[in-house]
Amino acid sequence: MNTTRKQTRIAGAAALLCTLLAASHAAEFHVAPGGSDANPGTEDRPFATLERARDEIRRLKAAGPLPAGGITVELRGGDYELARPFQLTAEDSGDPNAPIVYRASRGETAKLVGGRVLADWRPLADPAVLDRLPEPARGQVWQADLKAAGVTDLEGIHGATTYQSDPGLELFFQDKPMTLARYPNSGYMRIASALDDEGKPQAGTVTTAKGAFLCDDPRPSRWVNERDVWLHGFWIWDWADRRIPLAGVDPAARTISLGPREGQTFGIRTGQWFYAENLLAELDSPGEWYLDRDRSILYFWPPPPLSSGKAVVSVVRDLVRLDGVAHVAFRNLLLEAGRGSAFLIKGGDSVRLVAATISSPTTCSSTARGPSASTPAGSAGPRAWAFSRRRS
Ligand SMILES: [Ca+2]
Repeated sequence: MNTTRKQTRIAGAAALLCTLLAASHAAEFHVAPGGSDANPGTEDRPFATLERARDEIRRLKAAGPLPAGGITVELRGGDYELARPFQLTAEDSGDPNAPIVYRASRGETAKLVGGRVLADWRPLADPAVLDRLPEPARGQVWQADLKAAGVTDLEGIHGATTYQSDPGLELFFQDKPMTLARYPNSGYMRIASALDDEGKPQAGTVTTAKGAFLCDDPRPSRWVNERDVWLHGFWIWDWADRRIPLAGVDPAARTISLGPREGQTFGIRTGQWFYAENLLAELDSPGEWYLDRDRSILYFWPPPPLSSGKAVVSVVRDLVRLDGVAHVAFRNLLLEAGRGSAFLIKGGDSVRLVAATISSPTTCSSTARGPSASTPAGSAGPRAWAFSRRRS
């Protein structure tokens, strides 16, 4: 055997050994808020984004089988401001013997943040706007320009045609959800009488194209000049809520009209309950806010001084989206300030959410079927999947 052939065989054996070693040990990538996506993703030189780690795993999978023991993506402590949802599809799956795990570094808090901090606040001083404010709020309300803060998607009611609508953009202060200016400040108003299409009061449920009803509370007379008002109500059933834009108020007739709902009818039942929200004229208590979507100005009465905490508006809808994903786990992550769901899981198999803390988005939802299993915070239940925080 000549020297060249011997060297070639040794090199080939070494490459095979490396491949076998790589296939027999779990792989690990690191991500850190101060990292760079130009880095190799090692502990010393971490990536900056989850997407970069995901793409690296895709490359690894394209080159050969997953390493036995799977792949771990370790997130150092800190805030990860998401520009868009973190999305995984079937190609990002692990397998039963090689799961893919996204987790916080031990003892550290890794936050996936879907919101933007509002830092530039000014006292509300516009006389025309002050004039619309209730007396107790004057001198208490601050304003922020969302467009100047880079927030251009001022989404309002989301999913208005379902029973699970949400208010779109929300405001959080000191990590707590603030209240879209509403009336009443707690509790509900009542439908005194649902009106049929001829305008006649009906005792029971009315199916109507007009969506009008009588209300004994005189308060709506103050809303005549308000725009973009929503009524959040339980219109027929106590378990089925829906947000509907307010079409108009007739103070003399004490009539409230819902709408518009093109080509659709309303179901309204006498005695059911609702409240009104997104009204500057009802911003009258600490913690309430209102968004003027025409001017991109958010008005806020901070409960403690603004300097005592961060004010954040939600921007990214559904922070983590998993579609057809299998054998992937998320461990010890904190998700906050998103719109809609923290995790949106469609289909797939064996997706696990372990010790996830969801601080601001409203729900965690799944349309998984068959053998899918994901595990809510602190739970060992293999087939339980959903947890949510609904706001009253
Ligand atoms: Ca109020």
